Amino acid sequence: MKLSSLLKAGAILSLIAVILISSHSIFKRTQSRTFDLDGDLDEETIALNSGLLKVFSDNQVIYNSDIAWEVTLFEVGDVNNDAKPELLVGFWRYGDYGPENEYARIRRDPKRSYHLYLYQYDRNAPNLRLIWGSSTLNDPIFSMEIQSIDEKNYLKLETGTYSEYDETGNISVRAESLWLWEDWYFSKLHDY
Ligand SMILES: [Ca+2]
Ligand SMILES: [Ca+2]
Repeated sequence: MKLSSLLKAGAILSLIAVILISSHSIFKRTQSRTFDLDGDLDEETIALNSGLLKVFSDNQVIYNSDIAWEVTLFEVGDVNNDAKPELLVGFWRYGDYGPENEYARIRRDPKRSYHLYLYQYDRNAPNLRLIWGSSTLNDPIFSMEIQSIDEKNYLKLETGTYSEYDETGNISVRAESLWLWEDWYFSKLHDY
């Protein structure tokens, strides 16, 4: 192969690499998916963009995450096995939930901490209703996925560490675990 063809091939390869890298980072920042949250057979659109989560129904916004939060993850599905879907929102924020609550084992104030909130559609409310909010989680969540095993739904998590977050501003996967909703909280079944 001539030098010019080699250079051309090299340039094409680096162009492909740039496209792959940039589309990956765009995917990380922006995600959207559709899901019928209220069971009326019309799908709502759930869109995460630059740390803000919005839910649209018939082109109307029916949910906006708090602008003080940085939402990094969401998931939809029946995570608590009550036959109704939830919207799961994972986010960073300042302030531990209920500092007066002794059960909150981890304290991060004044640093940001990671939280998971669950919302459900409520016909009597104009939008989604908060049905459960975690205090500061023991470990920040890197990814979450509802998994169905033997007709029961579980929450599979990949988690990172606050120490890495404090040092670098990012987290990477340090552990994987499987959780089951029991009455009023998630209990960890096992680590992987
Ligand atoms: Ca719907
Ligand atoms: Ca449910």
